Amino acid sequence: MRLTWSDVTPKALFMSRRQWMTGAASIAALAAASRAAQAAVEDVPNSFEDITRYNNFYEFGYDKEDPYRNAGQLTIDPWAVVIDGLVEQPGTYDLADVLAGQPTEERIYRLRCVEGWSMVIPWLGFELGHLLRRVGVQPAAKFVAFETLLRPAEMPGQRTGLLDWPYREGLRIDEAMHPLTILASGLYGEELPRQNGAPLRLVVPWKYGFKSIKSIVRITLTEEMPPTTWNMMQPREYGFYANVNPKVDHPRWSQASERRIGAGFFAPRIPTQMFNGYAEEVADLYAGMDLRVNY
Ligand SMILES: Nc1nc2c(c(=O)[nH]1)N[C@H]1C(S)=C(S)[C@@H](COP(=O)(O)O)O[C@H]1N2
Ligand SMILES: [Mo]
Repeated sequence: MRLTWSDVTPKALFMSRRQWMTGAASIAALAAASRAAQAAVEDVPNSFEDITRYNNFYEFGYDKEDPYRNAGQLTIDPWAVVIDGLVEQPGTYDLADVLAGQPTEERIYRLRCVEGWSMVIPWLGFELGHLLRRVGVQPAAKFVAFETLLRPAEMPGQRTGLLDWPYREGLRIDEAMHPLTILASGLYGEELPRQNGAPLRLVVPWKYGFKSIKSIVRITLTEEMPPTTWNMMQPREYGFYANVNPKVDHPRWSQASERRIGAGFFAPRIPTQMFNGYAEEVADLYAGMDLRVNY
């Protein structure tokens, strides 16, 4: 389900109230309506404060508030993105060239971290597929590899051995071309804050958050599956696919439910949905694959 501003909470709440007032609703209908209302409430976008002060961006430190505290010093202008490998027009593209001619839209997506928490974020971005088509995908390309900026002088986490820098991620070409996959350059109608991956980051809403690599400087189309940071670090815990799946637990914790950031200390955990609720759109990509093996 793709969320937009117009179809979050109010409609579902209105429906349930109307069903109350007709008096004709059965208990089951009421229960369904209240479940729908609750789901809608759960999918209300998180506050700007939650989205920008509770982050994973190890280049700026390990604690959730470290990126908020430390990312301010990052220089994001000028910014260039190398697009190379199996493309028709490889090159070093200025950020302005990457953004030029891309119709920017708001996409309100759930973000589910592999650690077991989630948020709802109103991104501004454009489909990665548009950009890839513009530079021309060669037929031999089967994967897309992404790299984050390597600049230890401005990224204190990179002066530690916390991860094998630069942060790297990858997608299969059909995942990269899927219309739900975006490059985001903003949120809440504003420029993307540095702690969220300015000036340009990937968002793949049906996968665990670590796939959504931040502050991208390189996009490479390849024939072979590229190495990815968390998979290299702990292959048994973090697969290449990393599709959100409540039935495949992390070796050290359950993935059946999640804690919605900002819901309050006493809020119950909410059930995690297959493909983070985007199964209707993306399940076909994995037809015939064993998602326990290809986790
Ligand atoms: N370069 C880089 N990208 C990254 C990370 C990181 O540490 N470095 N963390 C990932 C993880 S684990 C998550 S959950 C999301 C968090 O995105 P947000 O902070 O914008 O919510 O970013 C992902 N992208
Ligand atoms: Mo994450």
